[in-house]
Amino acid sequence: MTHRSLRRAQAGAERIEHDFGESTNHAILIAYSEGETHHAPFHKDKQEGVEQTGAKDMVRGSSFYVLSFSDEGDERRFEIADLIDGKVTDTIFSEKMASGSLLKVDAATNARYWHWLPKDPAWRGRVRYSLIYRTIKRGKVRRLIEWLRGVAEFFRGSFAMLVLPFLPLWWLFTWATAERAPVVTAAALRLSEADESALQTKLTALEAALYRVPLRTQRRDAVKKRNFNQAWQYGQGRQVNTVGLGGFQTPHNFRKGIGVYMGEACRTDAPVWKRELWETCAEILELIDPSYAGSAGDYCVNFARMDDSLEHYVKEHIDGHDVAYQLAVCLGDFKGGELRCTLADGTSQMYDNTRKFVQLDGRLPHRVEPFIGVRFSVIFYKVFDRRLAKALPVTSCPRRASWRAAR
Ligand SMILES: [Mn+2]
Repeated sequence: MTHRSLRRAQAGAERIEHDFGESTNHAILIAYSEGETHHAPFHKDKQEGVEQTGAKDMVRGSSFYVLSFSDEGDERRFEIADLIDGKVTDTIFSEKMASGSLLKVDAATNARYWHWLPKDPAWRGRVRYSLIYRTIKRGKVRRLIEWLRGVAEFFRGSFAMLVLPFLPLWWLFTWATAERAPVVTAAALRLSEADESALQTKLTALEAALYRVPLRTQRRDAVKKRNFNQAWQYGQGRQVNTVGLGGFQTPHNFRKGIGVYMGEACRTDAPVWKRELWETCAEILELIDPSYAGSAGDYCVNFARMDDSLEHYVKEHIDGHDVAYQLAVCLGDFKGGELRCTLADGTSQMYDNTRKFVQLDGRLPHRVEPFIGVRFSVIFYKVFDRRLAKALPVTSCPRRASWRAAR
């Protein structure tokens, strides 16, 4: 094709778009210069939705257009007909196409009828061109590019285009000014002045004992390190496990298949540091919530240390085996590391529980905020209590529970 004929083909596509409102994406030029051998037999163009064999490269529902032109302005006939068993039963279109004429054949016509360029014995030495425009199917990548172009076209010069570049700034602004949950600094559990002073003394002793813990083991989740990664973790008290497992012979009073450790919470032959931790905690519990321990001492204490702000974390989790609320305190020398707890009403609350106890419900999601320094965590929790016939209702309100439910 010469540059000029290429421009002519382009002009044809523009004319189709202007006259018929359909944009085509493909054009093929066919030349007929001899009337007997150069013709087109009855056929339908291969189109999706048109009954035919073979590949169907035309887009379903699209039309094709025949732009006719010839050397000396001669006209050649084009026909559309109904055909049964290869025989014409009804000719619905038969015209000598003038040079420069444009014929539209829509998808319904292509599907229902057959078209052809009949033989013309008188046609010799002249050239008749059919420039046929179609919409053919594109590959996925091509269609995606076209879709993106369409979107870009839609936005070009529009109001949205003026606003779009500022969206990241807007997000940044809303993020920076968003209302954060305030850190609750008041202790959830209020004590008298005398008890508070006694508590602080005991917390200082507990803190010193925690610094001396010679452990290196971590608490890990079922999926390794999913929720917990700590310098060390250690627990003692009225713990539970699969019933029958060494030390867990006593069946839980309402949890099937669970056994309770009924031995001494802290054996007399345990290392000094373990006894020190346990006894200090028992004294602390006596101060802050004596009914939590009860006479049987059905509770556990969990101790943990985090000291690497990049490596250590407690991600959001629930302590699903709990049968009551927890009491949590933090010791050490650190910044951040607040407790973020989901409350019973679905909102979340951030607690600074440094050197003061917060009551939370471990059966609601909770986690530790990023921290820097050395952070010890001491948590009282319960997975068994002989005074309870069933778990206490989930509650995040700092109020006293009723322990005399049943036996
Ligand atoms: Mn927890």
